[in-house]
Amino acid sequence: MSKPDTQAFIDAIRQHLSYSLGVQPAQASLHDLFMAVGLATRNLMLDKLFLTEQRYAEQNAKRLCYLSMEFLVGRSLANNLYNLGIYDICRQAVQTLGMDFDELLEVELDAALGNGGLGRLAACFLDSLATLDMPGYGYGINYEYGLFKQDIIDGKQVEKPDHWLIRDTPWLIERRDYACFIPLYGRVVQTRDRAGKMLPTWIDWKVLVGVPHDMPIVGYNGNTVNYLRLYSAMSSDEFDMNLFNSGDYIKAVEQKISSENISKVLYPSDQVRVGKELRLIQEYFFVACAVRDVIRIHREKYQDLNNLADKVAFQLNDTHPALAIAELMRTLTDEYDFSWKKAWEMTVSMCGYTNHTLLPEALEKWSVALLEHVLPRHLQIIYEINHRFLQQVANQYPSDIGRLQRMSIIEEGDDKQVRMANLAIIGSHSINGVAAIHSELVKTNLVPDFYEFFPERFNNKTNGVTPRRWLLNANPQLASLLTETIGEQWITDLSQLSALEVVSEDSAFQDCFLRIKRANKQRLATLIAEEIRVILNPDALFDIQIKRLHEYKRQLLNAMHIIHQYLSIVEDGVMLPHPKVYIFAGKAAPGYFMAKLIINLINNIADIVNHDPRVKGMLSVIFMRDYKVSLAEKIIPAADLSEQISTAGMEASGTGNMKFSMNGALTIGTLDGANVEIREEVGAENIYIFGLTVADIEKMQRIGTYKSWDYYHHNPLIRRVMDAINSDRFCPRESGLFKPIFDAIMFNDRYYHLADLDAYIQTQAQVLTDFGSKPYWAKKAILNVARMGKFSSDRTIKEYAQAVWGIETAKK
Ligand code: GL7
Repeated sequence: MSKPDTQAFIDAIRQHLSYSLGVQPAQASLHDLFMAVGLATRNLMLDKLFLTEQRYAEQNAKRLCYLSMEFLVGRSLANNLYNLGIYDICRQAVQTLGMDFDELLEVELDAALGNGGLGRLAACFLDSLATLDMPGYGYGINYEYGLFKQDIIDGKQVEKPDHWLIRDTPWLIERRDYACFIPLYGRVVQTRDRAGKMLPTWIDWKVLVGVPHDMPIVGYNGNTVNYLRLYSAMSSDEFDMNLFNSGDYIKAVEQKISSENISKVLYPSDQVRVGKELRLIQEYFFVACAVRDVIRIHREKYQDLNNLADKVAFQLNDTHPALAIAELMRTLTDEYDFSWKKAWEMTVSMCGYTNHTLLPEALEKWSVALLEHVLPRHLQIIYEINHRFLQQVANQYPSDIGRLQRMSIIEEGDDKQVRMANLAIIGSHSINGVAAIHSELVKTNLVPDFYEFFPERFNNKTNGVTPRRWLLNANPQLASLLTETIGEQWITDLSQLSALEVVSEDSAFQDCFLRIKRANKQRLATLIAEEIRVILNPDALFDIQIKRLHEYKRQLLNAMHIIHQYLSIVEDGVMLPHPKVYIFAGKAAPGYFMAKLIINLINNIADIVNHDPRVKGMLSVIFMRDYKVSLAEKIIPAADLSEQISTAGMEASGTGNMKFSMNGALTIGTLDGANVEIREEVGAENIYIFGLTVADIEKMQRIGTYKSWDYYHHNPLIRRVMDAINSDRFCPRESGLFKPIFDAIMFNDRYYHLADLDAYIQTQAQVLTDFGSKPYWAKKAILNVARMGKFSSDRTIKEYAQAVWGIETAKK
């Protein structure tokens, strides 16, 4: 189907209202209308999806399966309309039907099937794969409850369930015909095959049913539509078992377990191990479904599996899907009779592993006892993989026991553990970090033994973000200005933005650019006035930190600076050269005490500052509740300053940093993650870098010189900030509330807040001075946009496709 005209789209909406949803147009609610518009849009996508599948089949294309526990998609309607090229047609159609289009877009619930950057990266990758016409599919879990909704009550985070599927969504298509059986529990016995050979046989297992739900993913220009395949777990008694004519049927019915819990809820922990049986089963469940799905598709086309590794690549988004390695080995050897050697060769050549964090508390380990209970055959296979691998290591390094212990998949001890990173590294032909500095640290600090053993496997793939969602869609006015100025090529080739360099000092262009920024700030200010009842001055400097709450991300450092600024106004009579607005948003893991207390502190600072007449018009502090993708899309275009202030060496990459620069914010940040490469691209004069480097911190750790008390005693400004936190100044009604923050900083500051605070204060002062000169600031901001070409996820995907996956563009 080609592009519809407005009338055809109106007709399609009416058809869906009446005949798909069964409502009379006059009685349709806004949600009904959203569904009808979504279904009309989806039909266009499905036509393209069928053509895409046909094209891939004709070309015998190799396919990528991106295995991820998280896909933080957010809303889809506007994005799909833009990518199909029918945004304006749809707007007109909806208006003709008497509805407000912007209101309609706001009806859509975010698909919050992820925690933060790792999940959002997966969603950006799917957009780029489809835009590049590449056969790349997401595989994940169809969580019934996404990331919790965040309320703020008395300054404190309160979590509420996000039952996002309670309302119908137009984007998911259930495919019961592709459902699969997933065994778990049970035990392994030795049986004899017909030739008399002893074989391990997994028996007495229970069974889960995995039902796929496909979310079509349309690329920009609408040529290619791939899909994200999300599995729901059903218990076998809910499921129509007659759909299966396999010999396993009776066994499956007998051994059914209640399984609907498996896909019930996303674990809300970001970068911490949970170690719960349910989480382990989730990780296994979706990779087992993915492996079955891939094998089903492959056998339909090629009958056998001999060329599987030429036709399929798996990317493991962190170690969460690392059981895919054991599941592939089990399937190939136990079910399809491949030799261990051949199966291993295939597995390693199919799998790639991306590491997303160095934080020790995030590195996954599973207790051997738990694995043995849930997946006895997989544990055997993991032991076999380990045994063969350690033999190779021992050959190369005779009697180096320490090395064997470090490289073993099994961590010895009272409660033996399976180290998932070791499994992922041993079972993958490619291991990458997500920014240059991070990939180096993976090699030198995280797993140096593995780097020495497999140097050729290690590489870097600096993250990127899709410019369709984060610029075209989120900042339509700036996007129009760019297109008017340099043509529309930038949308699919972000390096074209460099053509803006020549107008960075052009005062007419600067004026347009600043006018758009102001309009975006005004829009955000209006939203904040409605929601928080605080009036903001759109000419103030908007300084923004939005991301998950984590001590290493140092929202607390930002808060310390605000306290400093506030006290210097009210106690020292200092005047700011320019009014300032601080905006925060972000969720804390429900069990993360310190992160929640920091949210509380920020909210209390906001309450006091915003009600203090002495700083009125000069200083405002805002904490926006319930941070999510759709909120980020509103906040980012309104930023003047982007806060990327993690302790050096701790933020693997960051991707928010890229979104802000792309939208013309300047960055204040440390030399961490992708900030390093952003500085390389935009030039040191167009970014505010401060603080300790990784080398500084390593040195301080080696000689143990960081003592918070020294900074406290030697710098009266720092002391004043810390004393304010320790006193009841920001918690007059809850005495002592923030004392744990004071204690954490003074007695065990793992994140070097006080070592960086002075430099941060100085750099913030420089920012404020620079902001006063409009042309000076505008030039820097424009150059940030102009030099963001590298940070398109299209570039990242091309690098993975070429160097890791071996997939190609499959154009018409
Ligand atoms: C993360 C990193 O913390 C973040 O820096 C990176 O940009 C992102 C995507 O690669 O991955 N690692 C991680 O576990 N989470 C991240 O956001 C949750």
